[in-house]
Amino acid sequence: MTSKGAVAGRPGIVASALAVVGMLTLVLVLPQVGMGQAADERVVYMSLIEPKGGVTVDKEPFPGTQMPKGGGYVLNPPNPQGRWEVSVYQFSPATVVVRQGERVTLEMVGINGAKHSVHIDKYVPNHAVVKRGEIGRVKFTADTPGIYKIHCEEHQPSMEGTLVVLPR
Ligand SMILES: [Cu+2]
Repeated sequence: MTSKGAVAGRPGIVASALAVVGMLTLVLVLPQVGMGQAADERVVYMSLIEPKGGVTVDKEPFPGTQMPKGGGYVLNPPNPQGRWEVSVYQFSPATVVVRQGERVTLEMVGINGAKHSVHIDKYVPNHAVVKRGEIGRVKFTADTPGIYKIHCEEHQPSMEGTLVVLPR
């Protein structure tokens, strides 16, 4: 009874305290909303993959195409059973679009290939290494609009992508 009476007897104090909390909330939150930065987080999920095709020579002859060097294209000649295979290393997706000012996280999962050393012009100069079965996270703030090349050291020329930073 006593404490209930005490609270009921001080509605003015409670209302004042609520008002102060409300004002503090506005003071703390409004500038961030106004700047448009606080909510500008973007996470992009990329898989490091290797689409593959194969067939036996009794169905399709081995083409023997001269592939560019660099590790991105793989053409394996027929094995003892006569099966040959072709594959290409890629980023999926290969094009990443963000807005200027966003804090970007690229989350890359290694699916195929033992290791990828991934660079992004301007934003990730000191490559990120992603191994098969691991997740590599790269974080940066996209402060300058433009089109930037994403590439993997081990799998050229095919393992390339594009980062597009749209002007705000
Ligand atoms: Cu690679």
